[in-house]
Amino acid sequence: MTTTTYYIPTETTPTTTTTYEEPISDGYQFFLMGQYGGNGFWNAGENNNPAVTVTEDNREYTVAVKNSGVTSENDLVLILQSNVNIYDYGTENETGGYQNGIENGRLDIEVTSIKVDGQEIAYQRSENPLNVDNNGTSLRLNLHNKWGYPAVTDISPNLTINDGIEVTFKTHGLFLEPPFASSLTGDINNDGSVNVEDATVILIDAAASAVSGISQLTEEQVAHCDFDGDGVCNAIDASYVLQYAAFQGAGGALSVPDWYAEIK
Ligand SMILES: [Ca+2]
Ligand SMILES: [Ca+2]
Repeated sequence: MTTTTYYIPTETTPTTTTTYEEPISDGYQFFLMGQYGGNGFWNAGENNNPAVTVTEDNREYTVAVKNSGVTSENDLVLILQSNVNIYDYGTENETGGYQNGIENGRLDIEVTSIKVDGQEIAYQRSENPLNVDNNGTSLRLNLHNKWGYPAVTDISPNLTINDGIEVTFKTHGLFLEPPFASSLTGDINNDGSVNVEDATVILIDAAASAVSGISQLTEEQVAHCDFDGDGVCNAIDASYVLQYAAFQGAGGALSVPDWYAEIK
């Protein structure tokens, strides 16, 4: 039997800082890893467990492991393993420390179906099924892993598996939204027009956050506001809102990104 030590990653300082304006990867490999009934499939493609390439969030993918005539005999280990590096998704936390993509809640894997021999089985997600491979970086979702920390028993280990197991899942947080320019509208209060009210929202927030250090604007609002692409929404962006409103008021017909591309 293969024995493996797993651990929850703690504070680790990355050697590089990732910014999220550019995609981190075009695709990632996911596969079923584990063992049952003497069948081990610890590496992708090792034992009829081919990897799938995930290229989009919120889309269903299915991975499978095939076998014949095996009972799990209570030794089931089943892990949805990937080559996603959780530290590529890390963020600074409020106290200046660093959190990886699991700790900051950015990354998730949502299981939508688990089938044994083509029949749906029960799956009850426990509190902390996300973990890392023993390389310390690769994202995985434990489905049944008594060696996990914490141990995970989100499916029954008592399975008669004649043909194989299929797991269908969706990822969240792996792929990035398009850069700001494509969502830039200037319409910060989302009422369909760009005018002084939007500039006011920005200026009030800028004044408040100058005191508190914390902006109350949502990520989406910042994306709609951030003309100069510096990641914050402030008086400079408000001035562009007003300039655009004046341009539109004078009969200008360019969209906000097109107008900004012209004047900058
Ligand atoms: Ca508006
Ligand atoms: Ca800005």
